[in-house]
Amino acid sequence: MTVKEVDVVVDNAGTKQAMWTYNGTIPGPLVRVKQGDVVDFTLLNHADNEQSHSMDFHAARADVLDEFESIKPGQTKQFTFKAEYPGVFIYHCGSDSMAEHIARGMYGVIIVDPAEGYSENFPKADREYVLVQGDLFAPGTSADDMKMGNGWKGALVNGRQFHYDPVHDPNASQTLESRPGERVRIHFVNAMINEAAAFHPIAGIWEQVWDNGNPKNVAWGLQTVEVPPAHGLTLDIVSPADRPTNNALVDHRMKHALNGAISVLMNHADADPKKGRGDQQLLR
Ligand SMILES: [Cu+2]
Repeated sequence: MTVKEVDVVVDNAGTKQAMWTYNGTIPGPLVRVKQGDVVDFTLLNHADNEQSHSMDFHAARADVLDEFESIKPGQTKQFTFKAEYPGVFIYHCGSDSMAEHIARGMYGVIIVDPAEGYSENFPKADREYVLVQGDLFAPGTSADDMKMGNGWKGALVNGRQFHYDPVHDPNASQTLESRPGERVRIHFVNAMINEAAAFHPIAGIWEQVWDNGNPKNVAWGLQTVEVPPAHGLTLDIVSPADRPTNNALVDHRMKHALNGAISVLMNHADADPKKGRGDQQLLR
């Protein structure tokens, strides 16, 4: 991956803000490997950047002073790790001030699929979506203010406020989609720097929830799940099969929901067959 300090669109109206990114997008690229795989990773801190940056994969066991060290603009850092634990993990920049580097967009998701594959307690889903929730601070907010929550402006879902919510934002052009009765799997990661997310599917119930996305950590029939900063969960929702319905996947903390953390899931017969599959699991 290449670290790029660039202006990035942060809402559906096209507003740009100076952010720090992996590969120019927030979140960075989705990484998906299988348990047991060896990940060979190289970070390039682009020479045009001003800051030092780093990479911290939560799916790795490593040395924080070695693999995760900060590198200066123009430098590269290569390391390998074995993905030993299945689940959904955040990756993020750990350079000082970590609060600012994460809040400016330096995070993403690595999914480690379980070596044993699907089972009764971890069935195959019809569609899978990745949702990453992050912070948006007012332009020019200092690292110290970010750390303390001052200048907080809203919540980003996959890099934009109300990214998939045309109800609350007429500029939103996308929703999540499925057909009635399908099993929809959400891989949810909380990249907010200080606050947990209270993730709830309005007009639905989480059919099954796997803490950290690990098939061994299964819970059934939950309404709202707390997701601490820098943690991930995998959650399935199954809509009624006999009629079209809609869900709003929200962070039930109203401060987060009403400032951007609402995503609409439409369950209807003519759902786009490509959505939630292949390269459309993290909708840009
Ligand atoms: Cu950084």
